[in-house]
Amino acid sequence: MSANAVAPERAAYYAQIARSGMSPLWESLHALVPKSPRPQALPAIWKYAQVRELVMQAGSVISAEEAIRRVLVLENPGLPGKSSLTPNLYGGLQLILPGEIAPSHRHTQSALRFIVEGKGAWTAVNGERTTMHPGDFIITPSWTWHDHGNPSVEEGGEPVVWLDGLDIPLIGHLDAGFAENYPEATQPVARPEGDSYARFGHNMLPVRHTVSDPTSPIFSYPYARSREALDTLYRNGELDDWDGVKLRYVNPATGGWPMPTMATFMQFLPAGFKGKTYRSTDSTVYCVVEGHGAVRIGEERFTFDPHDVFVAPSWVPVQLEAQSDAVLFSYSDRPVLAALNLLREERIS
Ligand code: 1HN
Repeated sequence: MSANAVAPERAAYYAQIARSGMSPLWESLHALVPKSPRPQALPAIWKYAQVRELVMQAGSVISAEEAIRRVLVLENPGLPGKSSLTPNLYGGLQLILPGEIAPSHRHTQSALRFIVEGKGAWTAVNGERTTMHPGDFIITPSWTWHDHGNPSVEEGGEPVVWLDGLDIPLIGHLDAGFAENYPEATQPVARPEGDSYARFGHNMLPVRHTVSDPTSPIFSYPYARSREALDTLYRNGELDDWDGVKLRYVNPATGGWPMPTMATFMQFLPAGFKGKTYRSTDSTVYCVVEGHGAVRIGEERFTFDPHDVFVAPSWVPVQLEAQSDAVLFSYSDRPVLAALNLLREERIS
């Protein structure tokens, strides 16, 4: 309610109670308890063809060492100044150049990396490194030491860009943020590359493995494997009218999500696909891996091309179309909504 719609005696009374740290619920009740979600976040898209050059320019503006993390934060235009894509989720494009190191640290915010462009850089998580390729999905769970690096040009290094997804705004609402730096730039390598994938990534678990936390014991989900699964299912005739062929990433030890606060998905839309409309109370960030198409999010319609990032806020109807065979990666706050019994979905038409 706007203050100027309020009669003078009431306004004087409101000013008086404000001095005692109170406000009239009857003026804000409707906004506090909406009939259905009224997201401040807006449907939005970042066209990679437009932002790529700016991401690359960051490489000459600041070093990874000085920046700690050289990232251009994607800010939802409906949430200005909040470093947020959605009320709970952050996203940013990170650049690491050949020969650079992003120093080791840890924090209670969980992070995911979705590799957009370039290959050969590595990230280390709790003593193990993994090499990045476009389309790989890598996790940095809460409170795990993590550092990134890229081989020198002589060693074949090339610029690598990835999309960072973190639960920063959620952890902010909860006032549960802790962070510390590792005493050295990189953490010691304790296990050879591929060790956790061998233990947990082949539909098997170490025989005496016990689950001690909800976080996935594999931290890299290679694109080649996800892409092949989607392709096989499509050839086998799997095609949902809303989702195309859509799989969720899984913690192989629990069947749950890879991390407790963020859900991740990959889906295939065949050329000519015209999806039905869907909405849900999780807010979703999409990153286009392959192909061209269009998405309708509420009143907005965006065409999408490889590496574009777009956002669908809570409860806004979403409809996907593919002009050529398309692959979309996405992440959302679904596990949080589901854990609190607040997840609602509607397959519309
Ligand atoms: C972070 O640790 C990374 O490790 C990226 O690459 C983005 C944004 C805010 C806070 C921590 C990373 C981040 C971040």
